[in-house]
Amino acid sequence: MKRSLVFATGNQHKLEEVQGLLGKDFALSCLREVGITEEIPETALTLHENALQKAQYVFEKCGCACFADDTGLEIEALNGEPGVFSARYAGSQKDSVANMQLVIEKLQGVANRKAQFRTVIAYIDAAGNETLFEGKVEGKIIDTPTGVQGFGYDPIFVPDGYVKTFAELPMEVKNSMSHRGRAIQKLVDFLNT
Ligand code: ITT
Repeated sequence: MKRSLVFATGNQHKLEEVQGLLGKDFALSCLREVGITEEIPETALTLHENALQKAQYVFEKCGCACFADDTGLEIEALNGEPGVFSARYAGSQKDSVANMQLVIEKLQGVANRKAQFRTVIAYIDAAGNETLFEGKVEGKIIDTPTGVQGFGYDPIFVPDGYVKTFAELPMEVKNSMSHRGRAIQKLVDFLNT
């Protein structure tokens, strides 16, 4: 029998990625399917706290097994920015193009291009027990957004070992090594033991 899980995200791209990652043993529901249409508050100052805040919000409303992820792009030369502020780095409108532009501007003339994506997943089981999982991928930031796959900062992030950005790689390739892919794999391993 398939296991039911609610994924607490308002981001359609994430939902598609995670659906691809979880495989057919899991029946994933989105927020709309459990009657949550409002934006879930994300007011904490760490990825861990934000992921928990989102999962707890859903658990309180639906009382079922659920999880949320919070992800940040952490750039070494910018002391870990945009980090927990990745979605709204250039303003409250959550505009990926403006966010990438701001990163490119801040890195003008900076030789150190090292960055990582880090994802924290907060899982709450049907009894209310909370567990956290983390995944990350290292890479570098380029100056010219390239590629149309993925979302967010993908067009300016080249993972280590590759010459293409996440936005040029097929979703399966991104998923096989990405921050979210690695964190979801830990969640799946946990659920299967
Ligand atoms: P939810 O909170 O509803 O899940 P969100 O878009 O606000 O959706 P996050 O707070 O986790 O998601 O992510 C912050 C931002 O980081 C997100 O808006 C993207 O700009 C960026 N981001 C997250 N995952 C990414 C990925 O896999 N590739 C590129 N950028 C990503």
